[in-house]
Amino acid sequence: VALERELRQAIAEQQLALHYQPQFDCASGALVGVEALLRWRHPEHGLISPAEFIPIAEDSGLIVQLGGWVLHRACQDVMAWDRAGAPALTVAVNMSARQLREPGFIDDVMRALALSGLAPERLELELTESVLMEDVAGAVAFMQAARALGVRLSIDDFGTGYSSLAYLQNFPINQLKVDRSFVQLLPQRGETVIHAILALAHGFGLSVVAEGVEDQRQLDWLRAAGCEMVQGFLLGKPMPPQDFAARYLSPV
Ligand code: G
Ligand code: G
Ligand code: MN
Ligand code: NA
Repeated sequence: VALERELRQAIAEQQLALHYQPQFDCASGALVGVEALLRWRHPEHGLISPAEFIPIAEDSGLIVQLGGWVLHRACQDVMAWDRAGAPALTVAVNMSARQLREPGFIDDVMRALALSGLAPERLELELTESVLMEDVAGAVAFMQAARALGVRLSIDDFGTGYSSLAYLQNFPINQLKVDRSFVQLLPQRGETVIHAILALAHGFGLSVVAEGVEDQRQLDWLRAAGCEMVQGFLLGKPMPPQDFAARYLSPV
């Protein structure tokens, strides 16, 4: 309860920040997008991980406000990079189950796109398998509404939840993100699972992002296996927007 009160205050006092992790095209090595990752700069405790406060935000319903802030901020940051001469990057935002159930959420997505001017196909919403399974019918309705706007959908942490192949067939998604627990086994282990995920995804016309790439051999393996995109500490850690711009966007 104390943390909930502090979180309300954090939203009001702008202690929240988004960090951005770059995503690269595997074949060309080009920077193609970013994932937005929420951070709380607590005045006493320093940087707090979303893994710690997202569950509290979900239980209290604060996630709706918090998630809305993330969405708007992310769209605006990527458009600011556009204006600074950056290539047209995609921006991925993580979603909570609670946000999908919020009736006004899809309108907020529309608003974030309209206010920022971001093209819908450059926004990716990341949903985990557990988010999808919590309320399958509701999730499908949300996904159809999002796709109707032109927004792209990814399944995050793929392979770690209860992935039902029947659902996969019926979900209107664009992309799978292979969980880093598989990627980190490469190249000695993990190949069978990742080959299977790639075959499954490509069979359904989906692209694949490998997360958690930490060494060159993992990257080489993924490129050879036909994985479309990569993300991980080898290529770039999550960083504040000004660091991202300084590192990746050449001055105009
Ligand atoms: O960046 P880090 O490893 O600390 O992220 C921890 C977890 O928090 C990850 O599972 C990530 O998906 C989640 N997360 C990060 N930012 C957000 C956000 O804006 N909304 C939601 N719902 N989850 C987030
Ligand atoms: O659940 P999700 O995939 O959204 O979580 C993203 C989290 O993974 C972020 O907190 C980010 O800091 C972390 N992450 C990103 N790349 C790597 C990596 O190469 N290794 C490890 N261990 N964590 C990573
Ligand atoms: Mn994610
Ligand atoms: Na993940």
